[in-house]
Amino acid sequence: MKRSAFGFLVASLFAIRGFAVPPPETSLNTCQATVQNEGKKFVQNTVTAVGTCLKRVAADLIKNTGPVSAATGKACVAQFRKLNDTRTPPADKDITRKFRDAVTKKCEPLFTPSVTHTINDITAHAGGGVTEKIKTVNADLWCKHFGGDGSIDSVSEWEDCLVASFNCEAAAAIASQFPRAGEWLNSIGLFSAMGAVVAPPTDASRTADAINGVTIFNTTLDPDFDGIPNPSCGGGGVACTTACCYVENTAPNSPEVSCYEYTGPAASIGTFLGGCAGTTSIPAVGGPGAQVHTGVVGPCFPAPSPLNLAPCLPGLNRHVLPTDASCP
Ligand SMILES: [Ca+2]
Ligand SMILES: [Ca+2]
Repeated sequence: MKRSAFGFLVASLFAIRGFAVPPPETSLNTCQATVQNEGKKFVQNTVTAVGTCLKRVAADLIKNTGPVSAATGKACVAQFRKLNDTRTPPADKDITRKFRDAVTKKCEPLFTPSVTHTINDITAHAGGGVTEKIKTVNADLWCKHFGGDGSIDSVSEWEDCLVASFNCEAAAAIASQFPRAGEWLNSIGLFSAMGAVVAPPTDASRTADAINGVTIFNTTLDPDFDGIPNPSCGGGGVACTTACCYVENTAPNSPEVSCYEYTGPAASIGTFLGGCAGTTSIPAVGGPGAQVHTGVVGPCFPAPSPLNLAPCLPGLNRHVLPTDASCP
């Protein structure tokens, strides 16, 4: 059993004081198990809350062919408050808050004397005291899909990624169960029925929180707000695009073409296209003519090149540059 000097020191101090502290291996495993247990609850509770509201909306509209009822408004306020509670903790007990609190308690190093592992035992970025780590480093790039900075360096950053991906998972389930979820969660009828629910004086933000909860959930369910659910689950979260640079010799007797394809984030694509643009030289061989570079957004295709109308084919004259390392 390998243990960091720091972890050993902490364990020794608590041992001296009479606390029974788990070894970092046990502590780390408790963190991993908590993420699983709490993650399962997060997704189930979110799908249940949203589904309970939508089931009532469906009954009002489909079965009774009427407007969204006052009773549905009331039920939807109760359900969506579970998704968004802006009160100050500990009053705030929404699904996200409960999840983050539970994970922080078992994963944040030294949060309690029982948490004896280090952040590097979780991330595996460097060092760490245990042989087998959780290794969030494997999710560093993937979590960029959910707004991450490409390097999970804290428990809080891992939680950010977990919360965003769980919300997307819940939205995907709702989108398949209720094909009209996007339309209903963005309808005047629902907002009016919910808005009519009077919040108690002891909890003044209740109705407003729930209505905002609808909009927040709908942002993941139907990001373009056209009423048709299209949860991307991170698929549209990283702006890496592909561009092509055609290099053509315009000499009449040697119309050569080659092309270079590159995939990267917006800034790198801008540099690539900037470096590609324009006429760069006048070749002497083959008579008069110019070497013209043309940059286009999108992959290089075997379709005709812009000037010589010649194909650019893989294995012949198409070159694919390595994809930028920051792209998932
Ligand atoms: Ca970071
Ligand atoms: Ca949509």
